[in-house]
Amino acid sequence: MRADIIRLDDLQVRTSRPRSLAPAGGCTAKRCGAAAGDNVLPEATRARIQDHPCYSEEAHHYFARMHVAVAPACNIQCNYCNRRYDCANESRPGVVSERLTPEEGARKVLAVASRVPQLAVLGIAGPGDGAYDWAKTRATFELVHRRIPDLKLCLSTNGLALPDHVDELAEMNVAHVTVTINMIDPEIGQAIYPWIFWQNRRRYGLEASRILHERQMESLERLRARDILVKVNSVLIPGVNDHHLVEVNKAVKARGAFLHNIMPLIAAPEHGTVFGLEGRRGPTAAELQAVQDACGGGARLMRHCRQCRADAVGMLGEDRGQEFTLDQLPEAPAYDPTERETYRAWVETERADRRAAVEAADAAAEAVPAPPLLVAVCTKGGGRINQHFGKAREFQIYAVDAAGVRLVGHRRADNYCLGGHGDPDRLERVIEALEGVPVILCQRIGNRPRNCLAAAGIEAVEAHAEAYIETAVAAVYADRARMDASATA
Ligand code: CLF
Ligand code: SF4
Repeated sequence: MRADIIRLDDLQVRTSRPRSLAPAGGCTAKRCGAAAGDNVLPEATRARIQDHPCYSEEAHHYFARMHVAVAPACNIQCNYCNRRYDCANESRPGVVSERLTPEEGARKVLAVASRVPQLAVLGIAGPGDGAYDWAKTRATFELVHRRIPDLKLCLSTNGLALPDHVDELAEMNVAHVTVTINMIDPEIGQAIYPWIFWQNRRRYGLEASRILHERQMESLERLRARDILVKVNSVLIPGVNDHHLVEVNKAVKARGAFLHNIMPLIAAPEHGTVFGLEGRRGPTAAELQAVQDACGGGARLMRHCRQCRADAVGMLGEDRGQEFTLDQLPEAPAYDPTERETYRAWVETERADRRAAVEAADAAAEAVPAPPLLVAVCTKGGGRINQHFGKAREFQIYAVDAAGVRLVGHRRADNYCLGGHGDPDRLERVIEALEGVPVILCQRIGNRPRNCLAAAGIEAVEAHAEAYIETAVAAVYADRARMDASATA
């Protein structure tokens, strides 16, 4: 199995409602943390996240983010990181970004904003640490803000240098910050961070870990004081912090974190990281799910992260970075906001319609007396079944039961279709990636892949092409229940 197939989902179809779906933070909505859960947020908070694809699951169906790799320097060493690659706190190891100056970064943003109307957020997520490499981060944000003031600015950092810049971030209107926090116990931190660079010298061992922890907690307090929305990323490292992340979840929630994103460690010897070389493995899907479930009562959990790279461009799950490399950028890109404005106006009407459809789908699922079901979906955005099976490079995985329809994760695979013909090896890998998922919904599928999927016990359904995902999933659930009932009658 490919190392980068993310299996956070779901392998277990449960017979009762997962604890992670229990109302978080005392709210009474049944889907807190998911698209419909956004509806129970205070209006001001909802307005701040509704077009941020990472902070709102609903927004990830409609809006894109882009990263510019302008911040190469880093002030700590994580044992899951190899400096040849991007910051692994928000990136898959093994891919390297094209490093840009702030001016080149701003040029790239203008070019992307002109061609990707879904663009809503500019993030700086490395390739080192954006708060440590602050001059470049700040210059990039300022250059972009001058030209596209409505673009949201977002920073991802390890937190060590962050307290020094929170006031500037607030003044620059940076409203979203991610801090990677893998421990709140410096003893545990020693196994993750061999050293940090702090106040002009390297610190090692417990001292390094303690300073990092204190600065991370200070970061959260300061961000809360300046009303900046905080997401915390945690890398789940089996045997190191797997039993500890529940405590991390509680601690970050107590300090005001809005969202907690627990990501699986990706480690392989070829990445050249300490963890990779010592053979430490990433968590299994069941282990990840167990930790997420155990955190059910803490900070809201993010389940749609794609661990994207430091130069990612596009909707989450797609990477259009190769269309916007430096050699392809115009010297002085013109920027016309019309397309982005038109797109936003369309989203406003569309998402009201979709919310009503999601509510109806939840109600329909509640009425079905059937065991839980996992369904894979081919989508290229808009929350609809609108992608050919052969073109899908990832499948969103939905669970449906009496508690409703909800996104539980995604699985990656290479697209089966290679322009006119299908690749049997790739199909095999798709089938492997869909293990445990008995249904896939797509816009179209050819006979050959349909039959191969069927032979592997996976039913491909085209009947709901262009429907909203939740509507289609609830309909399939009801159909299966009817078939089961008539088979046993
Ligand atoms: Fe980028 Fe991160 Fe901002 Fe999003 S990504 S800096 S919060 S704009 Fe998003 Fe990518 Fe996951 Fe990060 S899917 S890795 S959570
Ligand atoms: Fe690597 Fe990011 Fe950790 Fe720095 S903070 S060592 S770039 S993973």
